[in-house]
Amino acid sequence: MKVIEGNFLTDKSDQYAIVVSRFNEIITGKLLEGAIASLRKHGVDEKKITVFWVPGAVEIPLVAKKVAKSKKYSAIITLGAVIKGQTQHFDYVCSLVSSGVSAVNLEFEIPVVFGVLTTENMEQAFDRSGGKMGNKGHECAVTAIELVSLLKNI
Ligand code: INI
Repeated sequence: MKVIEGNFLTDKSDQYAIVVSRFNEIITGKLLEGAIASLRKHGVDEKKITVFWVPGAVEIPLVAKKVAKSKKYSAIITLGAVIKGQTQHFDYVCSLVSSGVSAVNLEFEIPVVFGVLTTENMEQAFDRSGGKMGNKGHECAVTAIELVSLLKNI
């Protein structure tokens, strides 16, 4: 039997892109800090990380697609926060960003990791951006590293 999986060792040549939305920046800023800290902890040089700010979660897929198309990056981490209590069109925004990111993920042969929080309220968002439920940005960075490694082994 052959088992193929990724590891958490990073390659010096790998470049990581982070596409992060400014909407709810109090949350997305923490997701970004978590993602960067995690990449750095796993040995990714700061020079190998590029951050792309977009206005809101809806804009993430287009920018992620353009970034993927550039072929400069080994993985893209998408970060955002859609909070139900604050928007009448919560479902619409969630659906646009999730299906958009998923489409980019399958079109290009690099991991496009989904780190957009979709929560009922601000408290749940804080819990998941460095609070009692951890930091989704950190989780996404670790996922990106593992997938970059796994894809190289296939
Ligand atoms: N964008 C978010 O990232 N989070 C939200 O909670 C949100 N709300 O509440 O509407 C939101 N809206 C803006 C949207 O992402 C676009 O930027 C806007 O519709 C312009 O295309």
